[in-house]
Amino acid sequence: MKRFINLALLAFGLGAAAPALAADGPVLIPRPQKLEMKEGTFTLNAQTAIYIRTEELRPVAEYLRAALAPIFGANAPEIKRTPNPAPAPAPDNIILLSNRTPENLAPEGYALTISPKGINIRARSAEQIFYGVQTLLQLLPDAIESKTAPADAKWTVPCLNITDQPRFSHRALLLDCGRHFFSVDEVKRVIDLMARYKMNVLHWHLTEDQGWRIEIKKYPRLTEVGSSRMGENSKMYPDGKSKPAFYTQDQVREIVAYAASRFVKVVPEIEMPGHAQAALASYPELSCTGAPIEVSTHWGVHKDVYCAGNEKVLQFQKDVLTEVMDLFPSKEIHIGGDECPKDRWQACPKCQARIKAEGLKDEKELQSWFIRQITGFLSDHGRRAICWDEVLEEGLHEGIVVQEWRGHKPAPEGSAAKAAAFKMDVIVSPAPTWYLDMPMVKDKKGGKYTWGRPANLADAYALEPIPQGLAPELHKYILGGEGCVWTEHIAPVRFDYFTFPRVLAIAENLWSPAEGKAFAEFYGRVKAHYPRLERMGVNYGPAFAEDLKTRQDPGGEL
Ligand code: TNX
Repeated sequence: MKRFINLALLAFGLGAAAPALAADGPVLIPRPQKLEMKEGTFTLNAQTAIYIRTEELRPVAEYLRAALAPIFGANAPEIKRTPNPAPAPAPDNIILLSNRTPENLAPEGYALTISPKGINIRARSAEQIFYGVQTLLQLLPDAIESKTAPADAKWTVPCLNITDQPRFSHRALLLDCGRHFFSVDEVKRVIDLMARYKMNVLHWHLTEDQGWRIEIKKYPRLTEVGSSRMGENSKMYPDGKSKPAFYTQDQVREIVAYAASRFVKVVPEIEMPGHAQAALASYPELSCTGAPIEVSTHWGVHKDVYCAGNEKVLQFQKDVLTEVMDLFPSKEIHIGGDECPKDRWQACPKCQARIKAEGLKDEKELQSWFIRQITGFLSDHGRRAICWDEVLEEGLHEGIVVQEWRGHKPAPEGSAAKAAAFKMDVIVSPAPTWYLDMPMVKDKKGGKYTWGRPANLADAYALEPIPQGLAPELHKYILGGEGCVWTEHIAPVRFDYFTFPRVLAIAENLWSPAEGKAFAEFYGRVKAHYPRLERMGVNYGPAFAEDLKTRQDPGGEL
């Protein structure tokens, strides 16, 4: 077990209500709500079996068995049903997964008990048991994360009681597959990593100016034309080839099912009315000018957007979303709504005619009208739109979930605070602190990062999702938050380097109680966790400038 200096007492001294993890305690990320260490240990051995109380828990037991493969091989431990009624005393040397819970356990909580005789994980739902399993895996020696564990490893876990529950329900990572494509296996790996830290939503950004990545049967040119571009305009990848890169509908289903088996919901993002150049390259008639255009090969905010005066565009969006709803069971569908310049609409007779016909004041109101057509369509189909925080400026409220990205100001100015005041549900993912594409440090040895504003591990950790000064009765509108992996500068090879360790701070902020939060204590755990990340094959980046000496950017010079 890794040791670390615990500064929980310091947090106590400053008046925090609850301690962080006990001194010399296990290295758990995110920090559980309550942990009580006990005397003794339990050692997993060849006879250890997994018992499940109901069939519903079998998939979780299978996941656990697969995770324990470095110890036992592929087909052990055995999975058994507990007899009903359960025998007393309960059998020894088992890992019990049970959905019969202690009375006082919170509805969203799990209880993990380890005694010298065995391991007990109890919760009401398979999902919460799954989180108990993740905690158990972190209690095992780091070698559990290796492909083949050393023969002499001892699979000992400390005796303890943990009761734990998430602070927020939306604990997400955004993955931008528009700018850089991630293969099916790479996406699955991202999902696996998220699950390790109890994150439960993959916000899958699938359409961009630079690439349309999801097969839509009714509009084949979206992927025939829109999924490739003439070279990747990333200085790191000057040899980027123009080859199609997209997910077939079967692959999408495969990823959605894979994520579901890890209790990760996939929320797709289909961007409109801006960030649409790849779609316009595929179907130029959807733009204001109708002129041929190429899939974009440079980054930034683009002027060519969907025409808001053209009936065909609305039909197109509804057709696309119909196929999307068929693929994604998620109630929420993200429709973007950010960064839509109005230049083309100002010069477009159709857009101007629409403004007149609908009695709208200007192009801004035209955007709200457009978004309203789509959010209405989604709600008619039992879904809910998520939009970037620009929707607030457009005066749109009804039923939309707002995703805050332009900073995280205190109440009443910040967009999260404003949205909550409108009784809108909110997801917080402010730039630059939770934008994982931002450089960790300003200066890079031998050069400078050429984009963004830096945010280090302490910045990511310091962000408190509930905006400062928000009235307590509005806190419930903050559903949670997201770390955003935008990929203009992040090819898959750099994913780990930019995402870790900062995503650990985000995961912890979204899961762990606010009480007892102390950076020094957290950083101690992160450092103690690094060897485990290495076992997992995660090429984490620097937390601070001093780490640049040891953590090399696999992207090379920018
Ligand atoms: C802004 S966040 C964007 C993205 C970029 C990102 C780069 C948002 C709604 N729009 O399109 O990728 O900045 O950090």
